[in-house]
Amino acid sequence: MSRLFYIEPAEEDWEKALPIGNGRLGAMIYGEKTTEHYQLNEETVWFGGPMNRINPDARENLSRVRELIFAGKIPEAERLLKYAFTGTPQSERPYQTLGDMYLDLMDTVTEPAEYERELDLHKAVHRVQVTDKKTGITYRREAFAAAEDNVLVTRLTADRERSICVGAVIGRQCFYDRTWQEKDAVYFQGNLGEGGVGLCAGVMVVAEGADVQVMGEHVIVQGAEAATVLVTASTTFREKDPAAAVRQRLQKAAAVPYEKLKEKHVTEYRQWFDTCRLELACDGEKEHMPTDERLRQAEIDNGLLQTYFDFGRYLLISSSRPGGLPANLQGIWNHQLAPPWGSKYTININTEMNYWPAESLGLSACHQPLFELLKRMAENGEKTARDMYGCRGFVAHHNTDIWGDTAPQDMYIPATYWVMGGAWLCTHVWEHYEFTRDEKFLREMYPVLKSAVLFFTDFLVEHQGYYVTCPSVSPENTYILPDGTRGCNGFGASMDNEILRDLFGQFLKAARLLGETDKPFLDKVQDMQEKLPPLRIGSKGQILEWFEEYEEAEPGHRHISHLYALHPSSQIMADQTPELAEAARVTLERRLSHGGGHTGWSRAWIINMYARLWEGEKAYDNLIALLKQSTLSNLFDYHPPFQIDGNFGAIAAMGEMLLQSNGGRTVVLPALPKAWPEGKIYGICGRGGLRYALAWKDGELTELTAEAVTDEAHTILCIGEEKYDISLKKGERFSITMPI
Ligand code: FUC
Repeated sequence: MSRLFYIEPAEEDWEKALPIGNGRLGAMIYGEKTTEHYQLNEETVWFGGPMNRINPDARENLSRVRELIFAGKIPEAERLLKYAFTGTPQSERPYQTLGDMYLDLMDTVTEPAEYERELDLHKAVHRVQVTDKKTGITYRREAFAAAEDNVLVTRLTADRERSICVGAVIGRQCFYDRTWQEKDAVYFQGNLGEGGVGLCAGVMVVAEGADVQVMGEHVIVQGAEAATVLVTASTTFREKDPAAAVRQRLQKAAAVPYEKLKEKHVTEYRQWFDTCRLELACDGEKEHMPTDERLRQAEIDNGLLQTYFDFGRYLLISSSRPGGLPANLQGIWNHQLAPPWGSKYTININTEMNYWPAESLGLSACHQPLFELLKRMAENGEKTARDMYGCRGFVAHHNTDIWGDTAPQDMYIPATYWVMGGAWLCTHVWEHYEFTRDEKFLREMYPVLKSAVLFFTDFLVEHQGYYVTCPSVSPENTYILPDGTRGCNGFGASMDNEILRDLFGQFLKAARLLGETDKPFLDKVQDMQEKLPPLRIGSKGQILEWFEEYEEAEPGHRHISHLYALHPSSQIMADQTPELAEAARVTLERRLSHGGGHTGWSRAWIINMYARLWEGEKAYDNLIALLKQSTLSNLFDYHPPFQIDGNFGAIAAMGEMLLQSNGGRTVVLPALPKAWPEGKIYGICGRGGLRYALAWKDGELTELTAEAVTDEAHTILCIGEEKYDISLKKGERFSITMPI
């Protein structure tokens, strides 16, 4: 069994609580000994509503900004950007906690003795068990987030009859408007600011062997055989009448016996979880050691890495389901009203990283919420493109929210005036297509791709024979000009060119595939793609981060944006572009030797990059560093604070170490570290519409099966020096056992 396991409760420390979620509704369970606390979330609880934040002065100042930048007058350009391009208001609204549920256990446990809690990743069930020394009674609480019923379910039982006593209460600190009671339930209702969504949450208790009573804001049961506590919430973002929706959901779930609810939940969850499984040869004894202790051991054991992998997939399944919203900076788990960075969608790396494991690790459908959000962004972004830049098509800057806001966020010179957010997200459309070969999906998203491209055909300017972005930043880094001036904004930063090379290339492929008839437009895009500045190597042997070689103000900066070309893109490849790969290696080493990788997500990106360089040992060392330096005891990634991107980025990298399907070919075990001499992975997916199972021993592949998930599946499979050109129809398999 894969689980997170502890012998101490969270003791009111949120960073030690354990997450459950069904994509929409979530809780952090503290697992206390004498009482219980759940911090609750619902994914649409965002303060305020959509706003028009476009700075009305941007458009008329664009040409002046460009003049200043090309004249090297960076401080003046940045001052003008600050005044004329910053959003009005500067910030989007935050994602907020829904509230809390407390379970008063009425002093049934006063002298807690044996205690344990666990999060079972195979079933998505959280369990707490505590024995009271005085009475000798063992109490159990079992909880899960049911997806189909959209309720959080907690079951309380004991090993002595009529021992269950509980008083359940939910609330939202002082941020709600009213509560009301029914015979077995209590509800609260509130609003999220002027023009914002309305919300409602409710708790209902079902008891066996005792009556349920409501007193004030508590739902109470005394001396029952067992009790089931049900919680749900709704907002007007999705439902017209949240109170009616909450009531109906609770009543529906209450009518189903607990074991049935659980069985349905486990069956539904396993359809997701069981699609991919990693097994690393490991010492089974360690399974009995608490997770926090394992994390503190001098050597991280392979079993813990396997759990970390399972946990990452668990988190994606629990925070990003079709029909819902994408996973934000904290997935769905946020306990604050004003969380860091608004717990929003930061799209200059973080949101993209959240989705790196989706396709390769068998959770392609979890990617869908991102595309729904992208459609909303494309709609809003047309206005932003027109009103800020006088361009057609759509643009998005470095943040978005659930309404798909596209105006610049913050007044932060190194990040705010960056026009690549929509473009980067659009590359996910092509990635999804590459893995699934789902032409219907591609056709549906094609207008969004085209709109993103159209923006840049208007926005790019010619400079020294190239088409460049201007203004442009390399997120969120600063350079030093020869005269000592520091600047962030400029033109044609390398990452912009790299993203555009992908966007244009992918658009052209999609256009041909779908029969686009606008030939002049396609010719123009092709021409522009050819005239994007190429990747260049600088005087230190590094990949240049900006159009010109500047001194870097922070050589150990956490963003390594110019290596987008190495990962997630494939413009730099270990085997096909060795010189650039070497320069990428130099770039990474320089960053690391100056303290790079100090945030969780930055480290996770580095692991992916080393995997792509086929440096298994370095990828592994950085994975261990991530667990040792940037992982909380509940295995949440730590920026600080908790930020979920590192969890997702790291498990994607574990996949990349075992199989890489970029650049038209699939390489097996490209970056296998010595610490993983033996193992198996089932259900790892590759571009070209193939799903693989592979096993290795003594560091060598022993068995491989590739199965087509589509009729047009194709790849060139590289196993050591051997190459196999595989074309399969849906369901067909290619198998190989080594030695051949
Ligand atoms: C970007 C990063 C920060 C943080 C924030 C949410 O701005 O530079 O490190 O991850 O997003």
